[in-house]
Amino acid sequence: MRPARPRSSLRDRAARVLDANWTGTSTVPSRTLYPHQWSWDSAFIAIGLRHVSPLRAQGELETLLAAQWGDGRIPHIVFNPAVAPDAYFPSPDFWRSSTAGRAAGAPASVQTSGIVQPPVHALAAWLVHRADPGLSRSRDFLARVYPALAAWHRYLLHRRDHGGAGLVSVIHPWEQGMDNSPCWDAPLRRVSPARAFRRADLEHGAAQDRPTDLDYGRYVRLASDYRDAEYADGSGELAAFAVEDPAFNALLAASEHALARIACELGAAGTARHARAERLTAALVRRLWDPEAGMFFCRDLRGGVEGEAGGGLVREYGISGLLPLILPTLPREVGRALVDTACGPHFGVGDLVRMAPSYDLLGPAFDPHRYWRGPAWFNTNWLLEHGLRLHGEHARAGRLRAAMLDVAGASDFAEYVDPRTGAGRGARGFGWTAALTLDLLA
Ligand code: 9WN
Repeated sequence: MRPARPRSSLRDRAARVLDANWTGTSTVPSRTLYPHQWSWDSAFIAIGLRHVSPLRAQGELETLLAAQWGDGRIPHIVFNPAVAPDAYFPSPDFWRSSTAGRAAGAPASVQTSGIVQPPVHALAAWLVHRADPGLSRSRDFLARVYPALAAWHRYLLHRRDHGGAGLVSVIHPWEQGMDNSPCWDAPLRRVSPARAFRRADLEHGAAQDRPTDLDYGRYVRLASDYRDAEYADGSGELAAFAVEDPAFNALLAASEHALARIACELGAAGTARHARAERLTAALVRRLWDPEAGMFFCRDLRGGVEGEAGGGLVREYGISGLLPLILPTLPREVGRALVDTACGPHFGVGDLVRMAPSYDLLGPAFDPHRYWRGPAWFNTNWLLEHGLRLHGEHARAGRLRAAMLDVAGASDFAEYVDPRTGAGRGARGFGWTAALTLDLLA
């Protein structure tokens, strides 16, 4: 009898996923569903990749930053010219970045989308540097990425503060990254859906797990209107969809803290950046915190009471509203209340679920299988795990970590999972699931 071969470790399996998704210059989220480079995926991927190859992790971020626009925006997709144009919709000929984006400074050498995704990049750059400071210094990694990251944050803070209250607004659900979250249902209802388009996602993903055709019609309308306006921001008129989101802004504040550390490492002062992160944290609490609910909500700038400035809060419990927990200077009582909400009946962490759902277990729109309307995702759970630790909840964070590792391995690094059972849904061999597994194991 031949001796049994030892089973590969979870670490080896996760590293193999990242190898399989590596294109030579960056990592795709999934070979089938998402065959290009995505912005916040790359940041999370770099955070995990640094444990396997700090050099590749640096390259991942450098490739993304090479596609930055002149106005500072980092596009949400950088297209791989070697991939067939119809492999993903919307394709480069929909976005037409090098022509429609010319005035905003889109690069001529590479095709990209024209919208953005959450700013996880400075945080990723700092963590990647810390993994191998010697290598990083020998390649001037931080000195090279710092100006690009500073321009990125400047773009968001100066060109995207549509509410004028010190927070960034997203102008498309894809920008926030939780595409069909029920938090967007009300603001999206005002958008008249486009009709003529061909979805490529349904060739690889189950229709009942993906956004609906009606959602897609609205995504396409918002993106094509923005493109037709040459990706101009702040024309004076409020965008059809303009929402201040807790996770997007919390990630920006966390990334400002990281930029401050990068500045210090480069011999400059980080004080102004830390102060900006504090201001963002304060604005988050002022604009989006509901003390009675113990929750951060999205603010729909076009919603609220007719004729009143400032919009209205969308009182849907999305996972985004828990993620300000990653902020070190959140007021103590806010942090305590958020932990209670995370562990209470809406999200059930440590009790009703294996991993935190993307949306309220008690919400009428909760669906454990449909994308961001209930399933648990690894990036948001990784952030939550950090947030719990930061607020002294080590035992709870430890249990969540153990569940994530178990579910990641058993689901073959699924894109998302049923939050109650941990059963895998969507793509397998998903980039950030493998990467964040590596980070949790380190
Ligand atoms: C649109 C790549 C991306 C993630 C998003 C996720 C999904 C795209 C899509 O995939 O969005 O950007 O086609 O559905 O919602 O968070 O970055 O993994």
